[in-house]
Amino acid sequence: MKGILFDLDGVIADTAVYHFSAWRQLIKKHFNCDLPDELEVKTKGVSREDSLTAILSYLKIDISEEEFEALAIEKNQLYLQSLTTMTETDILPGIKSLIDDCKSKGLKLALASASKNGPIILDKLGLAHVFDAIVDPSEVRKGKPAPDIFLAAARQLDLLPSECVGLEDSVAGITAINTAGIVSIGVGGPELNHAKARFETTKDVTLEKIEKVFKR
Ligand code: B16
Ligand code: MG
Repeated sequence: MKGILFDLDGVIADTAVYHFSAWRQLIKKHFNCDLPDELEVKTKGVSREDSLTAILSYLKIDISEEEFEALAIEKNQLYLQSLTTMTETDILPGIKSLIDDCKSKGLKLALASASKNGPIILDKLGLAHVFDAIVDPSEVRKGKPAPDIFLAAARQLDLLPSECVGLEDSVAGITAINTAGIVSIGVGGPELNHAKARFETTKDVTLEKIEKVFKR
C-alpha cells in the first residue's frame, strides 16, 4: 500500500448535509416541492449537474438548458453560504490524525472529490498543503460512479491502482473505486456494503485498520 485516495464531502468534512440542504432550499423556492431523504443517497458523490438531473427526473420536471444552468449556479451560491463559517474544527473526527499517520509512514495522498469547491474547502480546513495530488473533477471525463477520478488520482501519484486504497462515503464513490481496481473503504451505513470494508464513522478509520484491510 503506497497511496490513499480521499473523497472530501462526507469523509474529510461533514459537508454532505450542506449539499443536500442547498438542494432542498433551491427546489422549495423554485418548484415548491420537498425532497425526500432517500434522494440524498442518489446525489452523494455525484457531480452538481448529475445531482440536478437526478432531482429533476425524480420530480418529473423538464426545464430549458438556460434554466438548468441558472439553478446549478444558484445551488452553488446557497452551498457556499453555508461554508462561510467553516474552519479547521470542521474536519471530521479522526481524519487529521489519519492524515498525520499516513504522512509519517511516507504514504502518498490524493484528493478524489467530485466537488469543484474542493480547493476552497481544503484551504478553509488548513489541509491545502497536505495532498500530493488534487484531481480537478472538471478534467475528468466521467464522474462517479465511473472509475475515472480514482484512476486519475492514482496516476497523478505515480502509483498503480493496486497500490492504493480509496476512502468514500457514497454509493457512487465505492462503485467508482471498485471499478478502478482499488481497495475500497466505506464510511457510513449499510448502503456501502459493496466496499471491501466499511466503518460507521470516520472516528473508526485508523491507518492500522486500513493496512489490515489492504492485506486481506
Ligand atoms: P460541487 P465528494 C461531491 O463531493 C458531493 O458528495 C456531491 O453531493 C456534490 O454534488 C459534488 O461533490 C459536486 O460538488 O457542487 O461542490 O462541485 O463527496 O465527491 O467529495
Ligand atoms: Mg463524499
